[in-house]
Amino acid sequence: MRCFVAVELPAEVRRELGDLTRGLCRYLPEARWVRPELMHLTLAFLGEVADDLPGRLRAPLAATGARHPAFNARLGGLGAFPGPGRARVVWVGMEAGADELGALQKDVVGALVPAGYVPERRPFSPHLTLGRLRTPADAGAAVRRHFSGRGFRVERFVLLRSVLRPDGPEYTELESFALKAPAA
Ligand code: 2AM
Repeated sequence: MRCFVAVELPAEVRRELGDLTRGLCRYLPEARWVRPELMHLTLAFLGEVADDLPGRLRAPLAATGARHPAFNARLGGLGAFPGPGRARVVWVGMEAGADELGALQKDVVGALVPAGYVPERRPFSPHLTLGRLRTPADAGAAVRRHFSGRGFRVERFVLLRSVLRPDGPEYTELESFALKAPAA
């Protein structure tokens, strides 16, 4: 099965991102925008894995979650990979919580490596993919738009299964891992 580890977003945040992508449509009419209900912050993409892997990851990922306190986050600032002039991916970055997410991502990768995960060589760049372009396009005008989202709390991360269907991916939660509750 095809799996990845991600942080999910509250419904209100996904709703405002839906409003955002509707506004970006006119700048990039050829982009395929991610449906708001599927939007997430990817921590690690595992790709195709054996059916027993999720079970084997349960304990190490639970231990990872227990080491990281829950934190406040806010999405904001638009950008494009590999760059605005020849965009393939249009994303929103993090105005708050990027350091905490980066620390969590590093530890998640550390938990996945003993199970055979090969880490990406490029540094982790906290972002949420809003849209994708089959043919690179100039996203300069789109990413110059101002966006600052509402704050939310990250209290857990999830292991998701992705099934690719003709009308887009379908994600199913396999496991959920709580972050450490703040000291009372
Ligand atoms: P992205 O948000 O940076 O595009 C599920 O497919 C998630 O895994 C996507 O959101 C995507 O992150 C991430 N991902 C990372 N590498 C991938 C790959 N090689 N193929 C598909 N998805 C990948």
